[in-house]
Amino acid sequence: MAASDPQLPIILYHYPYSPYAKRIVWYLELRGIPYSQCLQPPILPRPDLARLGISYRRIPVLSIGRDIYLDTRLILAKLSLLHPPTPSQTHLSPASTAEHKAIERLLEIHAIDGGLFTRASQLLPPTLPLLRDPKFRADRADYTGTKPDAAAAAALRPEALNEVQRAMALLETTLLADGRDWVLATPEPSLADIEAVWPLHWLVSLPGALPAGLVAARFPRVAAWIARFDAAVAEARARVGKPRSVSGEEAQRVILAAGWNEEALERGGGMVDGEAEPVVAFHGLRKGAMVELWPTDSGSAHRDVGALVAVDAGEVVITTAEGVRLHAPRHGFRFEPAGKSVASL
Ligand SMILES: N[C@@H](CCC(=O)N[C@@H](CS)C(=O)NCC(=O)O)C(=O)O
Repeated sequence: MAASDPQLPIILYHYPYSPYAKRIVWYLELRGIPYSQCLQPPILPRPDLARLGISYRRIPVLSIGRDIYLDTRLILAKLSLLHPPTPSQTHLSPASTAEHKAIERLLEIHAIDGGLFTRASQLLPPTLPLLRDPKFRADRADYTGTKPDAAAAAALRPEALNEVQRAMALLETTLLADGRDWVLATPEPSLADIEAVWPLHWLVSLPGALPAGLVAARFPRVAAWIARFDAAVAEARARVGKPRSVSGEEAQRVILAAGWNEEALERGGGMVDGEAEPVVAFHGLRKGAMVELWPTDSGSAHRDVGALVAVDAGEVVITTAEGVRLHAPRHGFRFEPAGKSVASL
């Protein structure tokens, strides 16, 4: 499933303090890829996404033309397929060797599936204004399916702090130990730096999340690297300028008027291979079948329904009733015939 035209409009739906969204913002800035943003509230409802027929509730979401991508892991993979900008535009070094590509992927797994982000989120100071907002608390209770419990949260903090320090120690004593600027010793930051830095950058920039002075005193190379990364991103931002903010209405208009990023799917190129794809075979699905699609790790109550366009080992694609395509990674998502779970209740 190759991506195509670099001229297609790119719109990022996000809120600026989402650490997941930062993964994408930094990537766009460092590569000098022009984009617009459609700013979202930190809690539901999000009518800007609903008007595209999207129930998925997590942030960020990225559109490239009329194709809409869920989950930062798929978004980064798709952005990497956009035509490379000229060397003077990009300030993101490519991962050139197999080892570099493996380290990049393992850092992603460490932060997301390995639980570092979850541990980092357990260190958020309970005094943060957002965490004290009853509306935010109710929204996140609905999102996680658990009731906020201040005593349980306080008891988790010491363990979370230990885990975060282990992650910093790993970088301090391995990749950054020889004094290099970037984790893969590249001339400029690479995607591996983004994969390694985002949960740590989040905590370091939130006063009260970590004991004062801890990072500089115990992990000086990590502290310097985070500051260096910040400076590199600030420089890149100064070069590309701020993204244009568009309203939900404008974003919808732009997306529906745009061409497909993945033109080959339009020409019938998407495969829904009943023989070779285990889930498709299990459910006896065919191209065009109505399916439900949802993330299995968080926000699972928000399911999208659409006609199945394509499935392969890495990605599943559906078309919503509003006429946009939704792309989700296979990892961390599930799809099955629409209405099945309702019928079997
Ligand atoms: N695996 C997802 C996780 C995204 C995620 O958890 N984002 C948070 C914001 S940082 C979120 O959506 N929280 C609930 C919400 O904003 O509705 C990804 O990589 O995009």
